[in-house]
Amino acid sequence: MTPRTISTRPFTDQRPGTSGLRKKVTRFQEPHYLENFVQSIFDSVGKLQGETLVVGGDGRYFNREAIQTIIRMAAANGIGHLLVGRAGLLSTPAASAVIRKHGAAGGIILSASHNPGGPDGDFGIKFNTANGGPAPEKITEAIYRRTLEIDRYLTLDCPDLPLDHLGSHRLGETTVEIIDPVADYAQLMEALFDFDAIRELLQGGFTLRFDAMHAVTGPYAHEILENRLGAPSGTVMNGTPLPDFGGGHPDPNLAYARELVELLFSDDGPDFGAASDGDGDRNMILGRNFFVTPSDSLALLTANARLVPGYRNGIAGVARSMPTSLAVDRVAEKLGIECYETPTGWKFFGNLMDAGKVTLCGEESFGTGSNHIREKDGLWAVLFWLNILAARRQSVAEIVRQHWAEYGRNFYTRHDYEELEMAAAQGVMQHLEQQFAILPGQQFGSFRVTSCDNFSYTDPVDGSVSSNQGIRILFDGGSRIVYRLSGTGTVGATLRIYIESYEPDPGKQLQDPQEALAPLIEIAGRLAELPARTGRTAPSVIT
Ligand code: G16
Repeated sequence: MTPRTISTRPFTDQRPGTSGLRKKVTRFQEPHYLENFVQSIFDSVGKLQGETLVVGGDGRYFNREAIQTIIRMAAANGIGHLLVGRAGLLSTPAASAVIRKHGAAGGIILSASHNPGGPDGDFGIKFNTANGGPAPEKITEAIYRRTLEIDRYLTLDCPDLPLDHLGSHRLGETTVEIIDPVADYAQLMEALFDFDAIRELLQGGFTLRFDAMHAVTGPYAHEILENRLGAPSGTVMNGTPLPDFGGGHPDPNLAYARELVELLFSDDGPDFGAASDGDGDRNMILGRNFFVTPSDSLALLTANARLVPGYRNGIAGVARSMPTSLAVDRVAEKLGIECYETPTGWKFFGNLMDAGKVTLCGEESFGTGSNHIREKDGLWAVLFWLNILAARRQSVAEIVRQHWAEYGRNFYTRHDYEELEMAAAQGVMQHLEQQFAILPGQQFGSFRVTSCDNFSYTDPVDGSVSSNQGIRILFDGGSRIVYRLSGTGTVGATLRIYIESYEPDPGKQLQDPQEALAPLIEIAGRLAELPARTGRTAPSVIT
């Protein structure tokens, strides 16, 4: 089979964002658009010839077509061995696990994560390196530079492969293996968690629901929660992956996982609820009548890690993205371990984990994970919680409230202003920066600004610097307002405002966060001149 060389011309909009290249499906369907990006990966990431590459996606619309294209191109580019998830499926954490287990040189993951799918929805593609994690900025930038000069790509003339059946195929010098997408991942989970204790918890009448949101985690949750842990069938809701996620928005938060939230907040709801997103790396944790913020969840997992077999010997350190609340910092301090503050984007945790500096890490954007892989991991977080619940035999609410009583509570909220005009959103950020000189020392009601900056990160392992990572305004007593522009949206600009305050007094910890944070929310809007600059008087989404 002789590779064919196809002439092409560059597209100028292929710079990867927070997590790979995300665009509308219709953009990806344009002739050569996907091929240019894939070839740019092969051209700029050296040493892939003859190596193993993992390929899979979250099953969204265009997933199958894209995988067939990538298989042909990978074979034409001399990749030795391709491991492809059956039906083109691999959750992002499972892809990371497969890359690591099989010593692959990397992987191509097709997903736009929590963004809606379908013909008018979003699609995405990213490259993960041999450690199983998203490529660092120096690689994504090299890929981007290549997309700007590309003039040809390589492919083969051959029929589609039967993706729905396990088996091995030869394409020229390349072996393509269709693998079970769940097996390696499920085995890894069994090695980390006390499945016997969780099974016993479930047999004792503890009830749970897991909402797969018609996205990729359905098959994983069925296998692990129902088949291996014995949860009754029906525990997994919306468990069949659909190309358009059933018309839903596969983002596990209070706004989009409404069916699950209503169940957990009903009179006879289950003891525990959880949801995961399009590609299975995010998680939302709920108790009966109780929502656990992702920032609190990271702090709690850290504080309780010794109850879990995989982490019984202690944890080396923790990391959180800058906008994530400071709750985990207090736990780290008590444990006497380092807490690293990185920019938003899971790719920043990889170096810290590879260097053995960090065991657990997490983000406010519903992501938690550990060094078992190099991606955040939705079902892993669910199992971690179930393991803690099995060991402590208390309700989710009791565990969280005890935690606040011990460490203090970080009230936290995020307000998103979606689909803003790019110029207006950039104007907000510039306006805030222009106030840096005069803000420190200023008093806003009972809040006094101590400092402000645009966050810059120097990677402690390789010394690389990432600047312009979000504006921080810090106040006396540990309160913060953070402003960032999202790097994952596909329409206009999304302004995220993260607002946080610290409450050490258990008597004042049970307030609603929107009420507790109301004065800071007002200050955040005023400092940014939101209505005047964006025309908006309220956020699009509050989490
Ligand atoms: C990605 C990244 C996360 C990031 C999130 C939100 O998650 O992997 O690290 O926190 O996007 O990013 P932004 O605030 O820039 O929109 P996912 O689940 O979308 O891959």
